[in-house]
Order: sequence, then C-alpha cells, then structure tokens
Amino acid sequence: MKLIFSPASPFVRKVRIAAIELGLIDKIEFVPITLAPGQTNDAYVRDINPLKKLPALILDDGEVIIDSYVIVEYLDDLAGGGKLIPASGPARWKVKSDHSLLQGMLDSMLLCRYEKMVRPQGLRWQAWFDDHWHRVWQGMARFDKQGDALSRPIDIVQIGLVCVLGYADFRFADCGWRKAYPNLGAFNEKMLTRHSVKVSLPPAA
Ligand SMILES: N[C@@H](CCC(=O)N[C@@H](CS)C(=O)NCC(=O)O)C(=O)O
Repeated sequence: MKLIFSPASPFVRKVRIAAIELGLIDKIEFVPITLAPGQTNDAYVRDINPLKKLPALILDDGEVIIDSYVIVEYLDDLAGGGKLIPASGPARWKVKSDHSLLQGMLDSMLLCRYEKMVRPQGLRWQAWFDDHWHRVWQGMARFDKQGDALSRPIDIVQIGLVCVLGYADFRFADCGWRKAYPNLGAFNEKMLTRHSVKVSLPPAA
C-alpha cells in the first residue's frame, strides 16, 4: 500500500499513529506530495482525490481510499477489526461521534491557519477566524471534561485528540490550550510516552 502524505498534516499523522499501533506501518510506503493552495495539482486531482486533500491510501490493486477516518477504519479492519474503532454497540457510535467532532476541529484549525498565515493580508477576515477558533476551543473544553475518553485504552478518539493538540502546538503555539485545559495537558503528556505519538510529531514549524 502507498500513503500519499505531507509531513505537516494532522490528518496524515492520525493515519500514521494508527498504522503503528495496529502493527501495519511496515506494509505502507509513504509517498510525499505538496498540495499548494491556489494550484490545481492536476495529476493528483485527476488520478487520486478530486477533493485535493491528503491523505490518500492506494491499495496494491490500485483502488484509492480517501479520508483519514476511512483509511484508519480500513487499516483497523485489516488488523482484525474493532481495535481502534469499536465494532458494534453504543461504544461504536460514541467513538464515531467524538471522532467527527475532532475531525471538525481539525477542519476549523486548518481554516484558521489559512486565514491567518496564508491568505494575503488585505483579504483576511478576523471574525471568520474567531468563529472557527471558538469551535476548536469549545471542542477542547468538551474533551477536557471527558475523563473516560482521556483514560481508556488507545482508540481513534485518543489518536485524533493528540493530533488536534499537536497541531495546536505546531501552528498556534501561543494559544494557551494547556493552561485552559489541564486535563488535556496531562493526557497529551501521557500520549507522548507512546512511540507512535512521539515519532509522528509534526516537523519544526
Ligand atoms: N476529511 C479529510 C481532511 C483532509 C485535509 O483537509 N487535508 C489537508 C491537509 S492537512 C489537505 O490536504 N489540504 C489541501 C487542500 O485542501 O488544498 C481527511 O480526514 O482526510
């Protein structure tokens, strides 16, 4: 299998951590690509993902799987199923719903990054930035109160959460999430003792 990736992407990091935790990392060849805002990246869009987003997993038979959640679910299935995403019952729906919240937080963080650091100065819209950052902040508040989600054996929610926090450190280093959310700080420290989480930290900004 080939994973089309960029080292700074929190969505890619989620897949990488999952692959290590599932014992599948050696089965994946990592293929880097740069997707630049405002460029069409024609070959990638035509052959791999019309949405022009990373990551994408290319299977040995040429099939393409897009979206980090779907890729993790595929890998989980390959590893026997029910390892990082519960296979059935109320826990499955809770994990999927919590993960959707994390996915939305990452989407908002990316919008904030583009608004603040990429969009030409004169075109920036502060209220839009504030609106999306508020969603991220409220999401963190929700997880800070969820003792169970922070302490149970590793799953896709814990992986997604550590990717959110790592991306906050990487792109919004002065946002102060540790001070505002001490339970998340302790959770992050604990997660950083895992090999998968440590080796997948984003490159220096
Ligand atoms: N829902 C997608 C989101 C992926 C995503 O937004 N990836 C970003 C990289 S961090 C991307 O490829 N952005 C390029 C663009 O939108 O132009 C997933 O979970 O894989």
